[in-house]
Amino acid sequence: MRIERLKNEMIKSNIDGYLISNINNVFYFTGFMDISDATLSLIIPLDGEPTLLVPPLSYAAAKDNASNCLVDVISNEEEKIVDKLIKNIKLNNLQNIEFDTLPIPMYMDLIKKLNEVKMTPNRKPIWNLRRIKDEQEISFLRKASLITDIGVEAGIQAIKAGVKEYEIAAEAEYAMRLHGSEGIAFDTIVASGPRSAYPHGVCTNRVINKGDFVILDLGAISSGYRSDITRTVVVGTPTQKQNKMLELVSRAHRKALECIHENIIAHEVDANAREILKSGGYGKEFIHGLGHGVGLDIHEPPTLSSRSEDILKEGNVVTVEPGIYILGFGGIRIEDTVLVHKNCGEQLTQAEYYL
Ligand SMILES: [Mn+2]
Repeated sequence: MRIERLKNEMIKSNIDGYLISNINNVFYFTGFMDISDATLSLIIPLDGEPTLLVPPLSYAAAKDNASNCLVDVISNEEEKIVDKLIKNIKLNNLQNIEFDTLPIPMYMDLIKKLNEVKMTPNRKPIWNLRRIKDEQEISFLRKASLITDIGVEAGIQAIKAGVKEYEIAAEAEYAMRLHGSEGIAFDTIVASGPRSAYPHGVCTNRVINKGDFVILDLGAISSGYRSDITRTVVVGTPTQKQNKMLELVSRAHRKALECIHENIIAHEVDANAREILKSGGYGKEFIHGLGHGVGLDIHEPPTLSSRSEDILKEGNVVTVEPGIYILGFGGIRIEDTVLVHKNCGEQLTQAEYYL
């Protein structure tokens, strides 16, 4: 059980309580999803029962859906979550607490009122668990990836000269919703023409022109789990330069996928892809890391970048997303979500490449 495994991590770091306010972390341990961070708190004493503190409007849903914990409600509008937390911390006689995240005013309030209790931010114990996905999580990630494939394909079908970027995003998101996505994993990126040189180009009312690169980067959510894909197409016939860029990024993407396996150091995977872009003359134009972990959050450990010392493990799910960005001209990126196995990486997103 996840709470037991967190308690083992707590024993290792010699603390007697862990306080969780991040909604995805609360969901990971209790199965209860709410709408925003820090309106609820899950306090886990090393010895004793975990308690989820929720505001009145979340109480019925939490009672019905939260597992592995007691559910307590902040009884009226005057009572602050901080006061309820302090009561619980004193009740359990906690002295040395770590937490995942807290708004600064709430943290200041806590340390002022609990001056004898040590409060330290440390997300490591939770990431140590969350970065290795279990069978159930993998099945949710597969489902999210399947829906993501449908979304990117619907988006690509909508791309033609005369159409606006947000219309393409609308088609892609509509298809994902229809196939059961709980929402979008992050703001859909449709970046066309010179705007495709912005890696996080969101989407605007720009009208697509013939000859444009169009980057489509999106993801679905299934049972809380996210997926992430990017495809780049050229509207009409690509020029020689566009073709060269597409071919290079495609090779870098394939090379990175092929070298993924358990125990490889993340910076090595990044280097494999980067080397191909460098040798093709576009090393400087690959301006970000190769990829990131994905799960309940769209960006989570492990990180694939030139500085990352993360060691890939079976059950990690990461993106592989090399790109080339030329300001004033345009950019491209190809991305898939990948499950790490002992001897290989398995692509969870599998949409066509349209190259
Ligand atoms: Mn990504």
